[in-house]
Amino acid sequence: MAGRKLKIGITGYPVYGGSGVVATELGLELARRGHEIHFITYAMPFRLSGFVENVFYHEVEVPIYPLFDYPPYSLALSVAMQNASERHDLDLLHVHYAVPHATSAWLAKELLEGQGPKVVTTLHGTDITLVGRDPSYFTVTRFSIGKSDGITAVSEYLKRETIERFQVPAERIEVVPNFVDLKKYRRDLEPCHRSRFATDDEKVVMHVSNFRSVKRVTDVVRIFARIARERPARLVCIGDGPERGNTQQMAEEEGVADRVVFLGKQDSVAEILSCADLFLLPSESEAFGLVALEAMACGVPVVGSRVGGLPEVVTGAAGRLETVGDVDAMAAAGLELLEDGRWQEASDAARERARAFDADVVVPHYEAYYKRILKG
Ligand code: GMT
Repeated sequence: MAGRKLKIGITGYPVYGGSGVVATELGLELARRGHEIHFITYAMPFRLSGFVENVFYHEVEVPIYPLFDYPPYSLALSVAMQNASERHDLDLLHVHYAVPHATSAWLAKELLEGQGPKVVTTLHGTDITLVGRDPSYFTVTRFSIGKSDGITAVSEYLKRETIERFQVPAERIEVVPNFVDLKKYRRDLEPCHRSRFATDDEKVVMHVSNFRSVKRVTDVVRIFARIARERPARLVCIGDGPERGNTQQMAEEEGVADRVVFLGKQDSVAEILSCADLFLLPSESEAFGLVALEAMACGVPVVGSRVGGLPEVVTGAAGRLETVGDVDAMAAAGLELLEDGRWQEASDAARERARAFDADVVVPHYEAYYKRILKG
């Protein structure tokens, strides 16, 4: 946005997860564009390291007390937002993931008695499709989303879900897709780790997630096992979570345990993704599928489920989407994409498709939206 630089408070989950990645990368991109960014989170965002000009960090301290089985994080966050807003005269609070961040932001505004910043809430997925729908959270989530000055959703799919499930008027939701830095996520990254995972004649299949059941990581192994029966291949899994044990067991059951490596949580996903030949994302539900976009930016074709926002991201020759749970169809699609005569075209198409979501395209969309919200 040419003209006035903004002071923006950003809140998201600072640990691993797509919404946290988007919150952090957006803050860093905005800071690069000269805005003053204040991260208000309970821990240092995991992709934030080293000194970055225009970036400030406010840790939300959540005191524990013997009475609290559940320390009230949302209240401590509201007060941290109030303090940062007052001390730094913030123009905007941009919260990522509605539960409970939209509620904390609304309360912070109340504490500031109308003198506070405008609030923009970005909806990411399970805050609408799973957690926000839970009867324990539904009414407060709907209320808080409605009280936000601006609402964005990461896909058209998520916008539709929000309208349907939370009765938010369509005109109140702006779709701003997730983005990727094409300079950081690309094919020719050095050092290349490929030889660590596979020999020259083996294909490298990859999966990255938080290993929650919604990701269907056991399907990843089942798809891979079918691919590995037809051609030499290795599976590299990145991330960790509750389904990791079941996934390892599935690798044993499918007889491919010696061809699967679990790297656990990794900070430098780009350098690992850039040596993959195929990316698998067979999720049950996916509002956007940021990691599929990151893989595509690295020239890696994607095979996944035709669900949620994934069909908005993986289009044309960039990959193939099949019915959730149809591991045979996904394996067949993967084998086709890996064929020597086809792979390069798919890889080029994946990179080309990712260009539509380059940070330089999407971040100005957020800036323009902020401007509209601030004008009221
Ligand atoms: O529930 C999750 O999978 C985690 C969640 C998050 O907050 O990290 O992911 C959601 O947000 C991502 C970033 O916008 C999207 O790319 C994911 O598709 C979305 N996950 C789901 O909808 C399941």
